[in-house]
Amino acid sequence: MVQIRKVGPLIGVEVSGVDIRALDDAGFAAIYRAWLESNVLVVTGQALTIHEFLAYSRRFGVVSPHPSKSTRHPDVPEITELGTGKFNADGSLNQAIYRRGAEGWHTDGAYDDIPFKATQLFALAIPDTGGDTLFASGYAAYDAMPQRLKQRLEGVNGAFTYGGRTKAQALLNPEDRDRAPALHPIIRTHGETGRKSMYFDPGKILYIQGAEPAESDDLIGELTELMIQPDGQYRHKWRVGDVVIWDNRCSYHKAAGDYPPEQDRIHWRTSIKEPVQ
Ligand SMILES: O=C(O)CCC(=O)C(=O)O
Ligand SMILES: [Fe+2]
Repeated sequence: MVQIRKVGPLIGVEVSGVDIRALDDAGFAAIYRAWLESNVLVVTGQALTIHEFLAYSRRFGVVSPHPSKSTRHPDVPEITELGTGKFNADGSLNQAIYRRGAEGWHTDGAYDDIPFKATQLFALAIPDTGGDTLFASGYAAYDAMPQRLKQRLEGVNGAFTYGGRTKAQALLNPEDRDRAPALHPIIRTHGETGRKSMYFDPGKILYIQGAEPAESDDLIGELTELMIQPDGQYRHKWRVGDVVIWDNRCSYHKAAGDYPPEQDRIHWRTSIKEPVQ
C-alpha cells in the first residue's frame, strides 16, 4: 500500500510502498507535487539498476554530468558515484572523497549559470553509524530575513564559484578550475511554486555584487547566520534502497561526514537541470 508521511516540520516527505520503475504519469505527478511542496522527497525500499535510476531521474528534468569528472561513473557519466575510491594508493584516506558534501551547508552547482534544479541519490551501501544527510529550507531562511535585509538584497546578485573564497577545488580537473563566477539573485522566486527563498551558499559565494568589500562580507556573514532555521530542517538517516531527491532551488544540505571510514557509504547520484527554454 502506498504511504506518504511528512518527516520534518516544514520540509521532508517519505513515500513507501511504491515501485518507482512502474509509476504511470498520474502516479509520478503525485510524487512530483509532494516533492515540490516538501522540498526533500524520500522513496524507500527501491531495487534499481543504474539505468533504472537514470531513467527515473530523467522524469524530474535533464540529467547533466557533474563537473567533477574523476568521480563520474566510468560507464555512465551522468551518474556520479559517492564514496567509492575513498582510499589513496598508499592506503591513506582521500579526504576530498570521504568528506565530500560535509564541509558545510551548501546548494549544488551555484558556480553554474544554470544551477541544478535537483540532486538525487540512491543508497547502495550505508555504514552502521553516522553518514546522515542534513537538509534545510531556503523558504524558511527567506522568511527569517529581517525586512531591512530583504529590501537591501531584493534584485541583488551574489557571485559564486566552485571553491568560493577558500578556492577548494580538489575534485576538479585542472582544465575546469578558475572559471568566471556565476551570478544569481540572492532572493529568488521559485519558478514552479512562486515562493521566495534565500539562494545562498557560504562556501561558494565570493561577494555580493555592487557592495563594497566590507559590506559584502557583513552581508555574507548575516546570510550565513540566517540560512539554517531550526524548523526548516530535516535530517535523513539512510537505509539501503532509499532514493532521495532535493529541490536545489530552495534548500541547503550537507553530509554529516561522521561515519567510520573503513565502512562503505556508497550512493549513485544524479544532477538534474531544468530544460533550456
Ligand atoms: O553524501 C551526502 O550525504 C550528500 C553529498 C552532497 O552534498 C551532494 O551529493 O550534493
Ligand atoms: Fe551537495
